[in-house]
Amino acid sequence: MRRLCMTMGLFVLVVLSLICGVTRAAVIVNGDFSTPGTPPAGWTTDSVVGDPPTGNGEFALFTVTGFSAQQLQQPFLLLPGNAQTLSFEFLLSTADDGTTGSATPDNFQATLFEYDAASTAVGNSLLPSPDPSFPAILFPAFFSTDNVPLPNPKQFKNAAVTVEDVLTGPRQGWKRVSVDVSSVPSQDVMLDFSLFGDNDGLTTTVSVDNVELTVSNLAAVPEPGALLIWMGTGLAAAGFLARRSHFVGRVPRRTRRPNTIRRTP
Ligand SMILES: [Ca+2]
Ligand SMILES: [Ca+2]
Repeated sequence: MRRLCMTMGLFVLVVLSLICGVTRAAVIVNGDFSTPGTPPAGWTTDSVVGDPPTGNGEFALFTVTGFSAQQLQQPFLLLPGNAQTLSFEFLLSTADDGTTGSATPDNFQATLFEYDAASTAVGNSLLPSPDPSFPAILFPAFFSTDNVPLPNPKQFKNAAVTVEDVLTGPRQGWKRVSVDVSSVPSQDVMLDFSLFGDNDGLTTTVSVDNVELTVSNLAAVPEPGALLIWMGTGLAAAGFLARRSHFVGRVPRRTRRPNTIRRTP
């Protein structure tokens, strides 16, 4: 079913692009989380990483108390030769959990990984990490800690990421994150949202909504043959390389060591 939806989405994208030049690509399934579920329909959770967030029909709600993690991910295809922006909206909030822990602050992160549709293996991060001293292949392009130090979450992002505050309306307090992914070559990718929690005395919740891929100035409309090739690739269900949950970024299981965990700065 997902394969059919993504195929139809790609076709609609190409047609709409011919008509108007700019469109929000339908390659991301249920990006508005209008279809509920745990995890929300169209999204998956790697049980090695954590538990699925809840989709209430409006947004995805992540919650972590103590040492725990929640995660959503979805594979899709980046198209060739276009200006493309990946965006989403989120609201992070924390509350005292009644303990006095001093562990690593909870952190929410968004990462775009390489993805092999045939083997369903997830590879390295495709975008630079916010800090040059972090290994780019392991760390997310964007992440936000909880409200330590109070009152505001601390955010980290690379140069391709912009963050806008929603200042008015019912979504006041939310943030809209946009990432220019034009520099990433056309390929299958895996979008990953993860919230990692630790015993820092706070319970953290993150709402996520309106995950979109916006495509403008479609430079090259594929030949029918090429379109069929696209349809035949990158449409598989999600699969994952195992990774441990409790630090910023991901480390393939084969390289993991207990005392090489990097902490949130
Ligand atoms: Ca929504
Ligand atoms: Ca916590």
